[in-house]
Amino acid sequence: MLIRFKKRSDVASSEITPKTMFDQRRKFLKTAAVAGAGAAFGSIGGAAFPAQARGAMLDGVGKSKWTQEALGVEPSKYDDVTMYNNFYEFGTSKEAPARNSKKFKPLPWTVAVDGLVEHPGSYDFEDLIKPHMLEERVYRFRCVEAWSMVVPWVGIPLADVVKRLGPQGSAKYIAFETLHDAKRMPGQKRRVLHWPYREGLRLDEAMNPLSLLVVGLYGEVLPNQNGAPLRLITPWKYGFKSIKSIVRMSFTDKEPPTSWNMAAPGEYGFYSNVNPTVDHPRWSQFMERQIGGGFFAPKQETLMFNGYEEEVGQMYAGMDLKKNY
Ligand SMILES: Nc1nc2c(c(=O)[nH]1)N[C@H]1C(S)=C(S)[C@@H](COP(=O)(O)O)O[C@H]1N2
Ligand SMILES: [Mo]
Repeated sequence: MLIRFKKRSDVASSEITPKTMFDQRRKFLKTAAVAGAGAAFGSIGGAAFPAQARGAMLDGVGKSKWTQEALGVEPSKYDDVTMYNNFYEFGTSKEAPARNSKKFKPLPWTVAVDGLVEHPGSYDFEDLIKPHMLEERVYRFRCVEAWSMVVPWVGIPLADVVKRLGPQGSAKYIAFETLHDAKRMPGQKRRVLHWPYREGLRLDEAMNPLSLLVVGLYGEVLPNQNGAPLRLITPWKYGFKSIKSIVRMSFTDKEPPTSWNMAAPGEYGFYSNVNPTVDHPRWSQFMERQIGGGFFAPKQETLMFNGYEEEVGQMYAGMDLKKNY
């Protein structure tokens, strides 16, 4: 992961507040859905996901306690969230994923569930994610490259999915894998990482109420560049833990290998909890730069566990977080 702080070309549009954009976009998408394009979008309301997923609005998304008001911070701009991405399967620059994922067709999609679990199998995406349970959560997002965003995600608690799958008593971890198909994900032709992209969580981390299986953002179906149709978000961990385009969940009793740890074990550990007191070997983690704030905007101090210490701190009680980085 290279640190590249590029000047964003759309800084000039910053007079428009993110909130206004958010509302306008919502209004626009709702109107579009009603006025004709609606046939393709369908209604979520406990039924199915939109047939034409790209850009479609997710209906009936519930509120959660993780609102913009509760966080006290406005979401980042939609354009920043969807045009400044890390998704090496579609190229290694920040602009590449939006450009190179345009033709990617996420649906239909199945997720393999295997290992130490009561209900293994190949699950259709729409069966795994109960559409009527979708909720919006505005979370801080902190990349290990020392930049951050605030994103209104739409998803369902990972704990709910895990409970339905039924981990066996011996299961201690969940290993996740991204789709491995260089025809659909051209960035995989280059061996910049060990494909498939792999990530893992301890079972208690997966069960933590903050862990979210994400299928949308800004009220719409998850754009390809953000990990369509299904990605993980664990907001107290560095961004790379939030694996995109998940096709496998394996329940295991051993700490699973992860792509970034395999690539650079001294730099990226299994836990990767946001921690301003543990520097990356090549740079400090004390501060962060908010994407969209403009090139000269002051940096902000990074918060322990990205500000979610109250919710997650006790899971690491007694652990040496300098060793378990
Ligand atoms: N499969 C896959 N998942 C991935 C990545 C990736 O390259 N491939 N990049 C990670 C990193 S480093 C970050 S910061 C986030 C970026 O998510 P975003 O583009 O939605 O902001 O995705 C993570 N998930
Ligand atoms: Mo990242």
